Amino acid sequence: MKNKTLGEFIIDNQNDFPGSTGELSKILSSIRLAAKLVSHETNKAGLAKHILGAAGTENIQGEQQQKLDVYADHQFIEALKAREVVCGIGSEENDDFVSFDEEKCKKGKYVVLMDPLDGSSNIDVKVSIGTIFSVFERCSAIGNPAELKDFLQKGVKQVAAGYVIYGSSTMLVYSTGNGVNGFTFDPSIGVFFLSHPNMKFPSSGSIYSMNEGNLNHCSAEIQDYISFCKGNNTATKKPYTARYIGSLVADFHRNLIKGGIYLYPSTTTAPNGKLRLLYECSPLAFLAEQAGGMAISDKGRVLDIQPEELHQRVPFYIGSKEMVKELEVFLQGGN
Ligand code: P6P
Repeated sequence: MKNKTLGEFIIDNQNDFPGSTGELSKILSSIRLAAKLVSHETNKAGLAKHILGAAGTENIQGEQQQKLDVYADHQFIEALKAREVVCGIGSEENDDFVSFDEEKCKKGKYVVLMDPLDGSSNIDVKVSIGTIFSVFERCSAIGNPAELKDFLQKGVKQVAAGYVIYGSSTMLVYSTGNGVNGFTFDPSIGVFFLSHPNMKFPSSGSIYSMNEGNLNHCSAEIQDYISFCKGNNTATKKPYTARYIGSLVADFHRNLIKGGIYLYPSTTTAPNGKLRLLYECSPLAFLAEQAGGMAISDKGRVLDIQPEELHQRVPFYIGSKEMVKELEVFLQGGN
């Protein structure tokens, strides 16, 4: 039996969202289009010199922008602008939020936050990379330009979130608050097909993902937890397995399917950790909870954090609920 396409799935489920007027569907369709374009360029990056390597510019994080970063940022912004239902974008690649000031866009009910190409330092070495996106209803007056407060909303208020992983195949995984579904792209006909319906985090697992090169600069609680992961764990009768790709979307996706936990703690040199709340942690936390998993920071649930600035960083722990709860005991000094 032919699997449902993403387009069919969006239409079939668009009335699940209270007050749905089809605008959220337009956002998801525009993300689908941009994902196809980025997937195409990513998969030929090794051949097309114009798309490889550094763009010679830096983003606000002081990170070298890759040509594909800039390309992906442009494609998602243009696709979202064209649907005239989004009034503005917040992106890792842009210092400030981008307000769409075309009259029809100002009437848009939604704003989108995104990391257009997360893990892009891995492009040149053929490691999976990804796009992460988060959708909110605006809280400023419809008809006016987007305002910063539209973007600084708690993650619990997201109306949709998801990611695209450009790996051995391209997948789009998203939720509008009614569970998580994954769609695999068939490039031969340019269609995403429902391949992973109703995705659920295994309640536990034995994979931990962390850059242990930072361990000596982490808190004693984190160092104790990593020692626990390496020790003889009576329940599993063996130490946990370390898997760290260095591409958040890839590490998250693997843990969502196999079970596991991803950690990016604060360190003495990065007291708020590395990952950005609004377009990395919050959307993945929304997905994790929709899939029965859990996502916390040093001060509790990620989705309850009140953002204070667009590119705010937070310590981030996400994955199988039992594993995150196990870590939480260490963070609270209770081990
Ligand atoms: P580190 C990529 O830059 C990223 O934002 C995530 O995709 C990834 O998990 C993390 O940073 C890798 O950071 O410090 O381990 O290289």
